[in-house]
Amino acid sequence: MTPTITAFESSPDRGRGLARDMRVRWALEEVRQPYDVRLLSFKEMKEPAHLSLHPFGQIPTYEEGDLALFESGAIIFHIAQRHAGLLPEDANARARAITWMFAALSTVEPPIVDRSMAVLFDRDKPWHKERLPILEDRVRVRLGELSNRLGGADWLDDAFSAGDLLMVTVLRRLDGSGIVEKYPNLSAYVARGEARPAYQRAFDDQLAVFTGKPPTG
Ligand code: GTB
Repeated sequence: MTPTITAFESSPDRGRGLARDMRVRWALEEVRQPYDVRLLSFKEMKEPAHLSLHPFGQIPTYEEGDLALFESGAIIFHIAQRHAGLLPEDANARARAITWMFAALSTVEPPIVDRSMAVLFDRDKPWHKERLPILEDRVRVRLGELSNRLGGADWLDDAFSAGDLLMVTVLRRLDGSGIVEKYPNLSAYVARGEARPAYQRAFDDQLAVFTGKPPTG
């Protein structure tokens, strides 16, 4: 059964792949699962039809037969459980990859989101100039720790996994800030993720929503 996901009809990032449907698209491309996309306006996201799928009126959601999911992490975990390619077979390696999924979402993503919310929505606040460096320091602390752990490895735990997929999309949220570039191994790690053919197919598909042009590949 072909799953359907939801995404922004008009993404504020203008097709840079920063919204969280990108990670779901990427996961589906990694496992070669075709999918449909239902695009939503900001108004539609807060209407009863969508709220019945997503209690917080957000994207992405995932529908497959009578299963409806929200929360990008849960959706990716579901995809990774159903298909080979995103989580290792070995039980311990699988547990470690799942640990990295949680680390990406609950330890690394929050300070990055706090920073990007401040940049997007709080620029006019009187405390913005003082607060932004504090938020950026918190991001740097996490990135420094992550950089130390990654060292010279290609991926966080041996082979590419759903943990890397989430971590790369989380780090991409700093796109344009110049912060990731201060950690050359993290920059190279993000570039390795972005170079994966599945990532590129997912990126082209979300960009096509913005440009109106069909993906080329
Ligand atoms: N924890 C949830 C998950 O992981 O699925 C968070 C979902 C979420 O925040 N969804 C956002 C949303 O629907 C879109 S991704 N927001 C609308 C709302 O809350 O009303 C966040 C996002 C949006 C835009 C950009 N951008 O333009 O750069 C980047 C990230």
